[in-house]
Amino acid sequence: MSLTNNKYVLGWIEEMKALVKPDQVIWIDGSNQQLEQLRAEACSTGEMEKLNEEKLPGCYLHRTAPTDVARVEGRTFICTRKKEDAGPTNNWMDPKEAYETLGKLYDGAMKGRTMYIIPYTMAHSGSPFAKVGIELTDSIYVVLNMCIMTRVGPKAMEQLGDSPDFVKGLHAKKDLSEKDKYICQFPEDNTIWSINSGYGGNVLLGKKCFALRIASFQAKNEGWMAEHMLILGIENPQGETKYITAAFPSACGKTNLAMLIPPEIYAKAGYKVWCVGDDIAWLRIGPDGRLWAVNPEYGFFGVAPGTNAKSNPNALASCSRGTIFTNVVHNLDDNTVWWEGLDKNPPRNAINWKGEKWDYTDGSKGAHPNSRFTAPAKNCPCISPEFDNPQGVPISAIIFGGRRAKTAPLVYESRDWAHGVFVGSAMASETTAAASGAVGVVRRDPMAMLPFCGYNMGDYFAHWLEMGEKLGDKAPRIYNVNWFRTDEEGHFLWPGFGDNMRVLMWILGRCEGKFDAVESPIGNLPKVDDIDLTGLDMTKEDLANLLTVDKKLWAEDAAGIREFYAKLGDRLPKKLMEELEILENNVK
Ligand code: GTP
Ligand code: SPV
Ligand code: MN
Repeated sequence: MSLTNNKYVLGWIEEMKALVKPDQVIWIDGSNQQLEQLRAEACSTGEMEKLNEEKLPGCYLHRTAPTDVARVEGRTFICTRKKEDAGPTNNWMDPKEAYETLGKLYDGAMKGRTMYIIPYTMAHSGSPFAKVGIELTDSIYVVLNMCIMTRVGPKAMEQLGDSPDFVKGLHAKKDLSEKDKYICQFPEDNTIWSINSGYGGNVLLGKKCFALRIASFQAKNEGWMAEHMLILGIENPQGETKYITAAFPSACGKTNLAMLIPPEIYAKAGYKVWCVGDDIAWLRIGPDGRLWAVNPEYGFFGVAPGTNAKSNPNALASCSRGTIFTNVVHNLDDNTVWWEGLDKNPPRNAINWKGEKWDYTDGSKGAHPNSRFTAPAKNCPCISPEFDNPQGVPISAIIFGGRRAKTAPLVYESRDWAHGVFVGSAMASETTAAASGAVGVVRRDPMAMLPFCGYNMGDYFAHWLEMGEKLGDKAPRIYNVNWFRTDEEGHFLWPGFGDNMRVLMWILGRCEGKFDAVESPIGNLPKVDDIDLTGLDMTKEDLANLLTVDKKLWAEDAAGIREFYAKLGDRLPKKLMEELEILENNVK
């Protein structure tokens, strides 16, 4: 049974069928009856395990292959006709070569298997933001995750009508060969081909591949923005809500900030925090000339380790039902799950993420550092009432941030939009387990988009500057934060998590003209008295220490920025080079 008569869709599916040669084809309508059947099938083959129905209703556990646990940036390609259009920060392959190479790998890849057709929208169908995608996959795990993470079903095909404008995604798990693993984006063809992986961002094609890599390219051409950002709302005691977006690199705190619990001083006063999104924001200029954002996703694909009742109770509640856990510990005593940092009681009778009998006493980690939960957004106790608003929410401030043990202060404000774009373009962060490769190495990660920008990074910066020109005096203010500054022993100096709201309150206060700021070589800093420390075990000197700007460190950073900019050559907007020169002068 097909969910559409659209000849472009049907023609493409026939072509892909002829290539991968599945035994059968099933359209996913997203109905619970269909998904129940697929869950049962996945459990019968061992692909998933059903967890304790009383303690974790509707929850399942999945383990990927131990070599397939994170995004593979080295195997991810942007396939544009001209190499310069992918730019120096992306791996590039000629589209013809990519189709040929992958075509051979896909040939017959679904023999003996079922091909599932997943029609979905990113953003609410009917919304001015909405875009349609179809993913073909031979993995039930992918189907079930996509049904949590995106809006799947017949509505997507209604939204498409007879238009050819949809993103064509093909995924085959094949044999997980590492040398033949490819995640290829073809932005000029609205196409994604992924083969030989079964993990998260490599295979849930609506997420990073579409909503960031393909969408960033569409956004540049159509005059909007696709960003690696959370969206949250802060409601004041008078019932007015202001919205903020924040771009942090993978595993640097987006999910945590998006659902933070206000510290007592704010909770008692009647402030509330609402989560609109935790990973991706699509932004466009609204009829009122302001910047509006939607979360194009429908669920959270969150980092499990470190999530606990204290750090992020809302995330914990979100993954208490209808959730798929990937690569966490299986507690055999009560058929539940566990991960490092959940609580102080690791199970003794358990299976680790590799599927081995595990006993924490040997000192090894039970859950993979990049283990994840896939949870419906509507499970979140603080999900915003505007989550389903097809118009999105108006943005007051944009925040950039990363993991910097030293250089970056707790928070600073850019002088204007262009300086803010410079601040975003100059972001750097220590690498995390969200991508395969070394962890803890500082690398430049502009706007947290290094692995996700689907075109030339220089053109991307130019697009940011252009958006600012269009927004004019309605542009959100731009900030930079760093929750991860450490002392000599490597201890975090800032409590982080819910207490990050103290910094957000300074940011909103600045947007409302409530606070003055202190000019510094890198931008505007808060006055120590303007960040509320009530209830914290922290002195004003401690805070002052978090706000210092060490010129020597910043001169080193400026050199790193210059080196990075040099790679972009003449695609780097002049305006940003001018901003760099200002910084260099200021920190001399
Ligand atoms: P992706 O889903 O990969 O894009 O990650 P994310 O940006 O949503 O990161 P997430 O919120 O899942 O946090 C990742 C890790 O950072 C977790 O281990 C958190 O415990 C830790 N973390 C988050 N916020 C803070 C903070 O304010 N301070 C400190 N010290 N750690 C934090
Ligand atoms: C990230 O790595 O930024 C994630 C997880 O959000 S993944 O979906 O694997 O990209
Ligand atoms: Mn992410």
